[in-house]
Amino acid sequence: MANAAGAGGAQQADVAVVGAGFAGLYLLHRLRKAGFSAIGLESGNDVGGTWYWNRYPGARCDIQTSDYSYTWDPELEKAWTWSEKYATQPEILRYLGFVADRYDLRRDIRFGTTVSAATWDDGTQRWLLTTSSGAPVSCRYYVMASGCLSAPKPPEIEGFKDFKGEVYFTGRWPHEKVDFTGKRVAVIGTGSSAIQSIPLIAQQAAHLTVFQRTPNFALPAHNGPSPADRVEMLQKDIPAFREQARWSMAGVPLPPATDFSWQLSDAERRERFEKAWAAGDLVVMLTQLWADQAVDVDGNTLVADLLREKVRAVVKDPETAEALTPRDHPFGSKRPCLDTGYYATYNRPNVTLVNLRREPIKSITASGIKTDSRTVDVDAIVFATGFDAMTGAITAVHPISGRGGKSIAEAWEHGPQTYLGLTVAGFPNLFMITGPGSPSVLSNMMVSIEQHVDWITDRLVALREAGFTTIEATDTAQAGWQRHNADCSMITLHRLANTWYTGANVPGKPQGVMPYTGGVGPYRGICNEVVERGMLGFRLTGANGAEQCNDGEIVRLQPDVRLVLNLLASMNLPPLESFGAQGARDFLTQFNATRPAGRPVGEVVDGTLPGTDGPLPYRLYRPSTPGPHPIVVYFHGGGWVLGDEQSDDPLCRDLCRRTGMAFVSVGYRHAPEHRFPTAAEDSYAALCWIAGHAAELGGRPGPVSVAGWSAGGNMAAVTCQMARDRGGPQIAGQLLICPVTDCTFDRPSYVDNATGYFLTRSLMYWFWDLYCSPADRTDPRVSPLRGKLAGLPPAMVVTCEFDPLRDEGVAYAEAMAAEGVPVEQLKARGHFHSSFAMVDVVITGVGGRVQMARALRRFAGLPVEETPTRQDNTAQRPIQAAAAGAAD
Ligand code: NA7
Repeated sequence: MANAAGAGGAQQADVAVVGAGFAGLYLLHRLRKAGFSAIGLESGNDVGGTWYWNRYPGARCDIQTSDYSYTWDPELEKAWTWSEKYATQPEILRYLGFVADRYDLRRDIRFGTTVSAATWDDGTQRWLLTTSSGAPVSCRYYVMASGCLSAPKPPEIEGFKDFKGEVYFTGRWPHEKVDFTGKRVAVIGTGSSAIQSIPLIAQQAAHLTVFQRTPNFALPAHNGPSPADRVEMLQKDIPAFREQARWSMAGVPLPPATDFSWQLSDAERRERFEKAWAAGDLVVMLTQLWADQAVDVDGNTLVADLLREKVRAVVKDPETAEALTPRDHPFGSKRPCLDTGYYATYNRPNVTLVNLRREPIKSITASGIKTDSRTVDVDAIVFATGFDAMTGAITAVHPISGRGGKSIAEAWEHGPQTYLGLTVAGFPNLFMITGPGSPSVLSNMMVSIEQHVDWITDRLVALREAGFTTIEATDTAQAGWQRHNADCSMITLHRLANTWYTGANVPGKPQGVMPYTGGVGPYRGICNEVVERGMLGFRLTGANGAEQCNDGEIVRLQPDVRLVLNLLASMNLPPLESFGAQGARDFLTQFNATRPAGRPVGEVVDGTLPGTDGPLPYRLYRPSTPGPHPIVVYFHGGGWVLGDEQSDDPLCRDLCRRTGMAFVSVGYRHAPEHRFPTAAEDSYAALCWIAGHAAELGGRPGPVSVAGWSAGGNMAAVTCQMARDRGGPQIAGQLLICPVTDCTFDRPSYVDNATGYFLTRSLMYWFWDLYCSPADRTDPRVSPLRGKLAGLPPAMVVTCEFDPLRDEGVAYAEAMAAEGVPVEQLKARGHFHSSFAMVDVVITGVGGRVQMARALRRFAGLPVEETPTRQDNTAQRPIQAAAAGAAD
């Protein structure tokens, strides 16, 4: 319990907590148990937070209540049973009241009290809070448990004050019963609050007019008792169920879908969709259909089209149905809604939809709402216009002044900046629960709240034990976190919609995806890692000048690269080289069998071509567009030892689709059976044959381009030199992806990335040993960097930050440029050696592959802007921004 007024008249506490909703209540409980004195400050007159204020008709949670509950006390779980799959607001409020009573939390909360200012005092190393009632509060730590959607957006519509009728805000609904019987009612907005309340208001009102700016995707909740399968899962093993939720992507224990849309027939996709529709569960529809639904515009459009059909099936008037059909954003990029009878409501004779895209609101008048083309007189207006989300409750509610008097509103002038969504540099001892930069609103809030509360409380205990009294994020850590957030947001489609996730709903608010899109489980892992790495990115200080600062960025890898590497690490595989050559080949075949099948191309033809010592296999990928197509001769990776003409299949398909060019992947012979210079000579022979038989292969006669990844990049570079020196064929350009270019192993990337990034230094040593004896290694047919570089065809050289081969790739690019070869470089930040080959796994590689496709088209003299797939057309612009960002 906090002490009564101290020396300066302020109430003293170890911790002050703003907000007595789900977050604040649990935090007070944990702090108390950990022996801290804590005070809760709550502007409402009782506990509940969001559920205290949002009392509008139809208000319910839209994550299943079995998941939308506290999980920190097994006894509490036993003591409360929810009556429905999606509980109503009154039931959820009763639950919170029950929890407050059970753990006697109200005694530490000052209700009806708003904080009017919070100021950090560097001298005392405490926060001073002034409050609307009662004594000010002096606290060591200040925690904003103030919610993500708690600062309602003020009405921006002109004339609002002139209206003489009743006015309601869904986010500040009166405690007294509101009766619309016999009244003409307007609802402005069609977000979750409106979609939940409209069917009930329509049942009461004489007439309801809905003013819609943007139609939203909504699914039927199919509410009722908790579904039997969920009950069974819970009863079987509650702790396992909860733990699975904690490590899941959205905070609900559902494993991600693994099939890709293009692997399923129309009928199979429809079957999955109808099953999800019948489930009445947002998370199911958002995650369980196919693996590309949330990360790829094409995969998403397939879901969105099926959802759009459902609107037309219910709403009888075609014009109203069309107006209600969302077409301007991918499904899930804006918060979708769960409804009960929403669309059918528009079939009622007493309901009218006004499409504000056609006739925007001009003003509110004394008697109603005036649009460009009509005036609708009403007795009551319901504003369901949403919130200043994520940041509003932190910046807009009261000034928070940190170190040097800088306010958080100033610090966030260009958008929220946080470390982990928990802390802000310059604001010592300030924490946020589910702040911007944490999964928060893109997750089951219960799981995210509990994780934050636990993390903060555990840290405060650890600080106390170590004798530290302040904790503050460093600028480096915060900047790194911003970058990581931006990287994550390039994976999902949230960036493609104007929503409250991006700040677009509030005029003048800086734009950018605010919640962390990298998933609840990965985020939890990162928070844990911060601790394991000695509070990485935090400065801790204590009495007598004690200080600890382990500065740095917690995630430097691209988020999906991090997941891949973590998965590989968890498999604890023996080093590849320990399998022997054949064992490693078998392993690679097995490994490749588990990767996503590449996307369809026009045609795939397997054949053989004459090599120097007999036939060599090839695989030809033709685009679906009419030919003849310019040809790219492709060389696979595998350290001259592994792989074959099919082993880079997803990459060949991807580049074939993006370029609209034919790819011929060559099966050159491998070491140790065939040592240097077999691979180089085979590759050159294949190049000559393909260039000479372009028409036969359905390709465009004339110069061909070459491309290759890893050792294949080495082949591509080498064959360009051989073609120049041996009289052809003519090569239009070379795409070298993470190429081997030199036999020296002492460049920094060989040292920095020696282990931990799949391609290890020792594996490279092994490859070199099997392929090439030391005496041959400086031959340009294996170390092209040692060759003559003038007169080579234009090149694009791609290197990855966390790749032992990075620096030799850069060296080759620079050396060619120095000899007058036109060279484009892509230095891919946060990527590893396999990033670009892991198509549809490392999604952040898309931007790089778009750039590579452009280079290949440019080499072939094709218009660079033309993009053959719809996915590119729709998603390309923002993804290219990522590519630019991902390059040094
Ligand atoms: P939302 O989802 O932000 O919805 C607000 C709605 O109000 C949305 O349809 C807005 O249209 C509309 N709106 C906002 N301002 C205006 C103006 N000035 N004129 C016309 N229409 C306007 O808030 P909710 O309360 O429904 O839901 C918030 C979250 O709570 C929800 O997502 C769940 O997480 C729980 P717009 O789409 O901006 O064009």
